[in-house]
Amino acid sequence: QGGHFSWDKYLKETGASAAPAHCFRQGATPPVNEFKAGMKLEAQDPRNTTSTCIATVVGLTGSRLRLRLDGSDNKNDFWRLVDSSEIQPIGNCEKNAGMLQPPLGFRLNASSWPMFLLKTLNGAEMAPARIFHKEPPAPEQNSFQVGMKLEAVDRKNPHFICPATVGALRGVEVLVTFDGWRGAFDYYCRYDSRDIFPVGWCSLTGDNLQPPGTKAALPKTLSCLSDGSEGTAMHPMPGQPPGQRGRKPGRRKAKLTGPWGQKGA
Ligand code: MLY
Repeated sequence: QGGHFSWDKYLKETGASAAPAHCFRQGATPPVNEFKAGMKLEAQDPRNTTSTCIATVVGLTGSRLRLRLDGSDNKNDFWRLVDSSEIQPIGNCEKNAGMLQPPLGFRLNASSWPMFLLKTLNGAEMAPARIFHKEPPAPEQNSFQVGMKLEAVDRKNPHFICPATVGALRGVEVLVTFDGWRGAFDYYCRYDSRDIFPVGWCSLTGDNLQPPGTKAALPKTLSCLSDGSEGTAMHPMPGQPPGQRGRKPGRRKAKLTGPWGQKGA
């Protein structure tokens, strides 16, 4: 639903413009997601990209799948678009004379992999080939410009898609900076990365676009966060003291303090 954040108002109030759709390696319309939780497929292991593994769909959001590699733990889930070239129907690897590999950090002894594979696939619901989509082609060149707005995956919290701005250009790379955050989440990616989307993407897919952060450099009044009704904001507003948002006080990492002072702080 996109919460209460409105790109329309935000763009007007920031005087910024959205990066045009032709800049992105994304479909003209987001691909339909016909996957179901529990379905299995083949996926490249994100931590060991030469390995093709078995993955299970553990969640769905918009055009993306939350995936977990079979034999791995639940701490390394990753997200892929349904038109990603990094996912394939089961059988694809073998068809190309490849071997399915255990994931990095396989829970069992490596020697038990063949039996594990047999068991994990036995009676499994395999995602049918027709629900996979072809990956869109990459635009010919990097046509982003500094200051353009976009929606981007927060790579440190990849379930989040957030309002972002192109902060710099470096050849085929763009610096993705997150609006309202101080820079800890920023990253460089190729212009044809699958982690960046045109403004309006989430509202088309039904993904929940995060509102901008409240930690840095935002205009003083942002009615786009609360549909105009000042004073009754449902979201933290700019001006709130830092460190109040998105983190429970008790879970804050202990700071190293001592007679040597705030070393490295
Ligand atoms: N719990 C995290 C969440 C940060 C998310 C930042 N993204 C949206 C750019 C924190 O407060 O550090």
